[in-house]
Amino acid sequence: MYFYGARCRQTQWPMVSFYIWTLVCVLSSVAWAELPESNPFQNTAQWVNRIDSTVTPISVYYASDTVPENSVQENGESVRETAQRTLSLLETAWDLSAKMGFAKPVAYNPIDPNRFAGFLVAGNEMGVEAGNPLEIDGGFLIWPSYMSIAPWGIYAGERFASTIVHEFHHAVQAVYDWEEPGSIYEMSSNYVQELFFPGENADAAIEIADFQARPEWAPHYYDDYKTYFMYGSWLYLKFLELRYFEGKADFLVKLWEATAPIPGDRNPIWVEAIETLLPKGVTYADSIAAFARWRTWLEPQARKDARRIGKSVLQSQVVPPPRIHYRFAVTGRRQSLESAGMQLFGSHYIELQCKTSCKGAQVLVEFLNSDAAQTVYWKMQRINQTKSSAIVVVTPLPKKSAFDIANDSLIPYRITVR
Ligand SMILES: [Ca+2]
Ligand SMILES: [Zn+2]
Repeated sequence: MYFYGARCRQTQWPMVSFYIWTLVCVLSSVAWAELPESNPFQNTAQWVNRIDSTVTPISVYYASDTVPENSVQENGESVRETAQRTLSLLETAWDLSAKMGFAKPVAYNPIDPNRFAGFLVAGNEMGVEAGNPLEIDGGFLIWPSYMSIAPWGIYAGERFASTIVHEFHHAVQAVYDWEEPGSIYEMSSNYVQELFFPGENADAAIEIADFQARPEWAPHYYDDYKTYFMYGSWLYLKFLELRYFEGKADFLVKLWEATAPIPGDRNPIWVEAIETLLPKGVTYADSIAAFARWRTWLEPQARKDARRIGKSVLQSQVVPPPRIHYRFAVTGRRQSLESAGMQLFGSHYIELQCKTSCKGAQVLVEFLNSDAAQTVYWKMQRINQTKSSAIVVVTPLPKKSAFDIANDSLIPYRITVR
């Protein structure tokens, strides 16, 4: 969820066929060449207390028998009882993840190298740190990890199991690939969190709201934790599951397997991995266009899906639709405006309000930047909203499958309606 001592690394990806990826500083939350300066192994003597699981190779360490002063915990539990409860949640997360088909985390733990370590800390920040990577064939790396757990903070309490599952999935991700563009880490952890403990993530509503409020950003956009956008982007993975994978969540296992480095060869990026799993002929861009439509919740199947999502993760609240950027009252008279635009793969939602029906309404979108016109095309989709109103979804997509996933510049356009 939150990571302490986080920093970015510059990583250059090898060129891969059909894809040119410029990887910039994408993993502020996660990637470490070495451990952070302040890490639990600097002073291993402090971890005088420890509980080992008898069923999985996990140990929970704690330094003191005193519950921190700022604890939100009011259950009168001793620190040892809290550690025991934390351990059983980690065991649960381990089991759920393994049953789904995921690889086990690789432990980074100088105290006891074969046991995955969870350290109980005060405050609110929980996170997975992966360090001291092991080199595999082809110069790629496997990242052992450990977890910092704040069992007395705001991400514990009633949502503790949900948070542990989210964090544990980061440790699993590190085994497959810890150098992916950043957004996939939160997208995937939130998807798993909502899958295993739906309704227990107290931030679910704000995460989805932040995601739906910014459809002009690509669903894979890495906003560097400025908003909850990346957490809410799990909706895209939910869409993939429902639309292309028969509601079977283990497509996510195949996704992580397909994005892992191929020893002696190359390291595919997750977007490329998705394309290997999608039905024949369906590209990543196709899935984004279909997703842009789905997330309006205006069509019958999507409406049902949104109701089910609201019921399971939002205590039956309505799942919000994406923000509408412009509204036009269609009169037959020509109207136009210039827009700063959206990112590649992002969408603008434009509402047409018509007298009786929007059937005859014409919408034209033109580039204001001739460079973009070389590499990008406009995908326009129209969805009826009511008898006399429609939503036009405008999405710039790449003409070729080569694109830069880190490019967050906006593509300006002129829209004309009559
Ligand atoms: Ca990869
Ligand atoms: Zn996270």
